[in-house]
Amino acid sequence: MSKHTLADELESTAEDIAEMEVRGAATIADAAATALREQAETSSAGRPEAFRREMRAAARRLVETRPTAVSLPNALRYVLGDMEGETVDELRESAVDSAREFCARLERAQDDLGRIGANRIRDGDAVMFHCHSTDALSCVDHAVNEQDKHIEAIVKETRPRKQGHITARQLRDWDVPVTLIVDNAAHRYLDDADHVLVGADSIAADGSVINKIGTAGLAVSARERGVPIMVAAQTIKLHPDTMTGNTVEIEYRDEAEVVDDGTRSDLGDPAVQNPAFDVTPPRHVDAIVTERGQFPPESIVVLLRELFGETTGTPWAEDEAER
Ligand code: RI2
Repeated sequence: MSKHTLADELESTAEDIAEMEVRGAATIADAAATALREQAETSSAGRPEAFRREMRAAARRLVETRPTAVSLPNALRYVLGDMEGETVDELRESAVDSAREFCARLERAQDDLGRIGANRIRDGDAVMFHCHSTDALSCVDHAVNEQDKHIEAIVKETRPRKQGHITARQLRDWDVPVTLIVDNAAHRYLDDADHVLVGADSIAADGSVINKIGTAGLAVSARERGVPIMVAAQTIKLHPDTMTGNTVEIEYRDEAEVVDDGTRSDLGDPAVQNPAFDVTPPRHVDAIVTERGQFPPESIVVLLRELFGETTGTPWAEDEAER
């Protein structure tokens, strides 16, 4: 059990992220910053150091939920890194302000990115989607609802959780005609597509894109077919630790997402693997669209350095007294 009192809201946000009730890299970042704000608002810590320790413990609880989307630790860094004050009230106010500012910036970034990404889409284009990404859909929102372009969508089902269904529903709400296909049909339907548009959970310093499992294979097929692949990712998805040689941890989820227990037993209980993400190398990506403009993947490191500097810390790490 934690030595620290964590707010009920924070505990339930952590569980929702782990269970994917709250999912999608940007949505997770927003939920994490909001949970830290709630922790700060409800904390009963009497002394500044106790408050700081509690906030660090709260951030550790959140960061352990899912390992791949860097938007989560980046959100925690933003809120904790900026926290300052001599008294508990000052610290609380500072954390609450930072969390609110972070969430507002996130929303603005997605909107700005969408406006830029929409410029790449022409009237009459067909776009293939993988999984569900709010950053990718922001580009469609601007293309369709602001620039008045007509587009058609080919939506991959995206096993194992069929998150393509969320994309299909959103597109239909915007009156975009949708063709839903199984993942295995992607190569065939690339003949009909003018773009592949996906999001990202993390982007490494070399321009590799870490996104929902199946993105890497789709990108290879798209390259072979000559269909440009565009990644919509606000800068909160840039992974600062990859500047210093660290790799991005790929999350493996419950095997029951792939096959239910009864079927698995019928099959003779085979080994099952369920990686949630894969890595698409920069040579298979045409453009990474951020709120700061679009970048060829190989030059994303310049933006990464500008925004995060050479190194980043883990402001949620335990101090000596906590161990
Ligand atoms: P936005 C999702 O991961 C998908 O891989 C999606 O492409 C990415 O997050 C980015 O989503 P998961 O949480 O931030 O569904 O663009 O495993 O919404």
